Amino acid sequence: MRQKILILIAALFVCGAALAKAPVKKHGKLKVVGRQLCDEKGSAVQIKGMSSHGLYWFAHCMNRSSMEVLAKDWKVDAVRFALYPKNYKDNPAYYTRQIDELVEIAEELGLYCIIDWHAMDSGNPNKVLDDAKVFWEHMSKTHAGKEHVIYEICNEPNKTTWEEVKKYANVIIPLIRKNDKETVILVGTPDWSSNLAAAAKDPLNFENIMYTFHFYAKSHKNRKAFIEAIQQIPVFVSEWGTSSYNGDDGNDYESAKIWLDILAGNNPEQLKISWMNWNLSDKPEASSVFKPGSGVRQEWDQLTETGEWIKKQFGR
Ligand code: IDC
Repeated sequence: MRQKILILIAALFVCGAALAKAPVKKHGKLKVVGRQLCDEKGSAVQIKGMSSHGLYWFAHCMNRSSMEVLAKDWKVDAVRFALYPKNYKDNPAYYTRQIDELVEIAEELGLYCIIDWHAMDSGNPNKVLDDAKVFWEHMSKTHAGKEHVIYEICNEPNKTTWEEVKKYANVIIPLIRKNDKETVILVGTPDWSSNLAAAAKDPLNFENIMYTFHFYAKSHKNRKAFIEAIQQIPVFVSEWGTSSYNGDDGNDYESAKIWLDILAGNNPEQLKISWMNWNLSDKPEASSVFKPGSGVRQEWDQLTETGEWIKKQFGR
C-alpha cells in the first residue's frame, strides 16, 4: 500500500513537472517590447514551431494526435494553422469551427498557436477584405485575451505595395483591437513577406504588432537586408522552409543552419527571433516532414529526411 502511494506521488510529480514545462505555462501571454518578442514578465523569448500545410488539403496532419507528438516528443513551442481564404470562402462555418477546435487543442496542450489567414493567391489582401473582416471579427471575439493565441492577418502579400498592405492592416487591426486589446498581431510584408524595408520606412501605428519575414533556405541566401531590417522593426519569421521557394526541389540544410543561427541571436543586437517551419504534412515535396501517406495513417514517427533534420532544431 505504502509503495503504491509512493508511486502515485512520483507519477503526479512527473506529470506536474511536464505540465510546468509546457511553453504557455512557462512564458504566459506574449508581448512586443521594442523590437523583441517577450514573455509575460518582459524577458526576451524565442518561440519555435511547425506550420500546417493548407488545412483544406492536410487537416489530417494537424490534429490532436499529431499535436500531442509535437508537444511531447518534438517539444515545439507553437503550431500555425494555415487557412487559405479561397477555401474559407467555400464553407466559412466549417473552417471557422475547424480553427476554433484546433485553438482549443493547442490550449489544452500548452502550445502557442498562430491563426494564419493564408492570403497569397489574391496578391493584394484587400481583394479578400470582406471575408477577412468576418473571419477576424469572429476570431478576435472568440479567442480574445487567450494566453496562447497569436493572429497573423495576411500570410504573403505579393504583386502589390506596402501602401495597400497598410490600408488592409489599418482596417483589420482596429477591428481586432475592438475585441482583443493585446494579443500579438503579425502583419505580412510585400513580395511574399520578404520586403521588410518597405514596412520599416513607413511602419504601422499600433502596439503589439510584428512584421513577418519568410525565407526558403535553398533559394534565399541574401541575409543582409534582413539583418538591417530587424534593427528597425519587430520581426517574426512566421514561415520558412529548408527547400526552394516552391516548397520542393531538395533542401539546403547549410543555408538553413545559417538562417537559424541568426534567428537564435547571432545578429548585431542579439535579438531572439521566433520562427515557424513549413510544413507539417505528408505531401510528396521536399519541405514536408512526414513521409507520403504516413499522415493519413497517423504514423507520426515516419519522418522524411527533412522531418528528421527539423525535429532536431527544437527542444527545451
Ligand atoms: C506551397 C506548398 C505547395 C502548394 C503551394 C500552392 O508547399 O504544396 O502547391 O503552396 O498552394 C509560401 C507559401 C506557402 C507555400 C510555400 C512553398 O506561404 O503556401 O506552400 N511558400 O511554396 N511562400 C513561399 C513559399
